[in-house]
Amino acid sequence: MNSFADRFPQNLLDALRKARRVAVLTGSGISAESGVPTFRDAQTGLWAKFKPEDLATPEAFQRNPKLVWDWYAWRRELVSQAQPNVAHLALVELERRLPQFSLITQNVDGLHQRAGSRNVIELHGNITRTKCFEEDIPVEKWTASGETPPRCPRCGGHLRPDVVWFGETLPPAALERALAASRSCDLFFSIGTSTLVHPAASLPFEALQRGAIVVEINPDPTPLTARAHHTLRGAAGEVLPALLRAAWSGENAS
Ligand code: BV8
Repeated sequence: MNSFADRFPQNLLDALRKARRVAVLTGSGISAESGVPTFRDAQTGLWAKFKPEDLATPEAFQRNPKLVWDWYAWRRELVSQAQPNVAHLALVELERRLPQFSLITQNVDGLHQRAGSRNVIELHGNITRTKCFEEDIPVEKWTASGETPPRCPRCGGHLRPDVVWFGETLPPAALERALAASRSCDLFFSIGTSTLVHPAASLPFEALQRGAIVVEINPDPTPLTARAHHTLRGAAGEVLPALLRAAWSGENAS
């Protein structure tokens, strides 16, 4: 018997069934059950001595491009071994069921898209894409000269992962779409995020300010917890499938 099945407040289930415009913000917690470590999880192996936010900056890359490139190569390998989990799949079903649905992610692992989510807004880029550090434009093909990081075939500058580093601005179109979805939704889910990194962390508060019902799914409290209408304290892979079952289980009863 799934511990969550019968413990969802009726007004949350009603709000979900009646929702017209839903926005979801995800963080690395939703990929934890796929074996992708969260940002807060201690790094392992030779990366244990580094704090992620010390490696994920343009300054760190300029100081030691090989170190940062290798870190992302390690993470890309982890992500390539990972599979979307039932929480990712539950969001695919939610997108299918709801008239208007926006999935805003801070994750660079691409697992939402691999699960089948269509309308994904990537705020912080994607680790499987590469771009030129100098020209800041995507690069798909380059000759592997054995040098790490490899060189841009156009300008000879270093190649880097197509992710947003700390101190760098987010892709304007993605941020605009995320703000618009957060400000126009009637139901907002914040799933698997510590709600500490800005401007992503401001999105649930944008939704609150516009009168949306805000639901947090996280085993631990965050700066959003005190303001959320509903806090579902558990793992996304347990809570999300149970919530969908509770909301729409009667459907097949007839
Ligand atoms: C910018 C890509 C203009 C790279 C990332 C305002 C106030 C304070 C600071 C700032 C501010 N505005 C700007 C800043 C500076 C900075 C910032 O926010 N710093 C923080 C640390 C205070 N922001 C920026 O630099 C942004 N750029 O603002 O540009 C500017 C520039 C300079 C100055 C002013 C303005 C760029 C931010 C993006 C950086 N890039 N990622 C990469 O991945 O390598 S951020 C990266 O870290 C992730 O993408 C994500 O956003 C963040 C980690 O957060 P989470 O995903 O939430 O993960 P975390 O590990 O923290 O938490 C996991 C959660 O899951 C936990 O709560 C846990 O309980 C939960 N969990 C665990 N298991 C489960 C679970 N939940 C559910 N189910 C489970 N099974």
